[in-house]
Amino acid sequence: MATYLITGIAGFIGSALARAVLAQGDQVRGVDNLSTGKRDNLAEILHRIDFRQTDLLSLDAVRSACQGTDYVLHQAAIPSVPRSVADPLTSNSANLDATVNVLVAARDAKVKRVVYAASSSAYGETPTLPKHEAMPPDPISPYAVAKLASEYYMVSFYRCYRLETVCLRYFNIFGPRQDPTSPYSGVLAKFITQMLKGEHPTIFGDGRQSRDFTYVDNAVAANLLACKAPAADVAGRVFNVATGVRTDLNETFRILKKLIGYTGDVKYEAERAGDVKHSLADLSRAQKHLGYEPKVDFEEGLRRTVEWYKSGSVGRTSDFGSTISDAVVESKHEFKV
Ligand code: UD2
Repeated sequence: MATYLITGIAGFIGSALARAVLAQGDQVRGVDNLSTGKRDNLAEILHRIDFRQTDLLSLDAVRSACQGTDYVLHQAAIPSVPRSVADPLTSNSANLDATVNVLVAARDAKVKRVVYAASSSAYGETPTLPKHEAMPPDPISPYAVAKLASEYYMVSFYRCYRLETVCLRYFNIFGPRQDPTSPYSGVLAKFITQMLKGEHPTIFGDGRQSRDFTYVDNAVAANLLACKAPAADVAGRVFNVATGVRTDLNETFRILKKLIGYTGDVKYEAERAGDVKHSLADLSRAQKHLGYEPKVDFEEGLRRTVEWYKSGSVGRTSDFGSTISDAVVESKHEFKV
């Protein structure tokens, strides 16, 4: 039985990873400072994991968390491009300084492998589509810079210390438990919950910007594959994790309207600073070396996500992280089987 340390375990990706690792019969230790994550996201598994409410900026705490672990899945971050534009210092400490602490601690604890939640924002406005990993990055926002610098640290720790590291460039991951309540929340969590409440969502820009929106189960699968793939194929390397299909925001709004039965309109406001226009992944490297294939496509992912928020909003009005809906999602979870 292996032990996995998941940083950012109370986030929607971290908590999905925890469920998947438990489902494969391994042990989970998790750290989170609960700055953006929620304890509720772990409600029904809290008794099965070693959860530590702590901050990755404390090197001692990270060292202690790494002791005796085989794999580290480093998901902790303060996401959001506009939040980093508003507050680059906090973005830098949470997204870069914390990563260096994780690497130092993992190296010294002789962890087998560290898998890192990197970001598609590293590509920036490079005109080529789809984006492939050999393209020179061109980050725009402070968030993208911190995520890319963390990737470079991951690669450096493999080159200098032979700590096996794998970077997964996530392309706009979405799904159940994603926090919809912050002005900086991901667009799909915001749109779905706003439309379910009969409010009008806002599109920043003309709505023609496109994203390779990726359902969370695909990211979970990529992490588990990244732990097991031969080091010769993956260590010190970067891989796109996406679906390989892009959809613009106007079309996304139309799909959601149908799924939800929403009859209202969308508002348009000025484009956000730091925003990327188009994003689409080339998946060939991940397919070849990780054996990764996207299992859940965009529309199916949207259906599952809408269902989750619907049942969450029935269970609670103030908080979408309902344990009633957890049971519903668990029964559908691919990695339960
Ligand atoms: C970036 C990364 C993504 C992940 C994420 C973490 C890219 C292409 N993607 O996501 O991989 O790392 O950062 O935060 O860089 N929008 C609206 N209305 C809203 C909210 C957002 O129109 O109410 C627009 C926003 O201007 C953008 C798109 O929706 O054009 C997606 O925004 P997002 O914040 O969900 O994610 P994004 O693309 O910044």
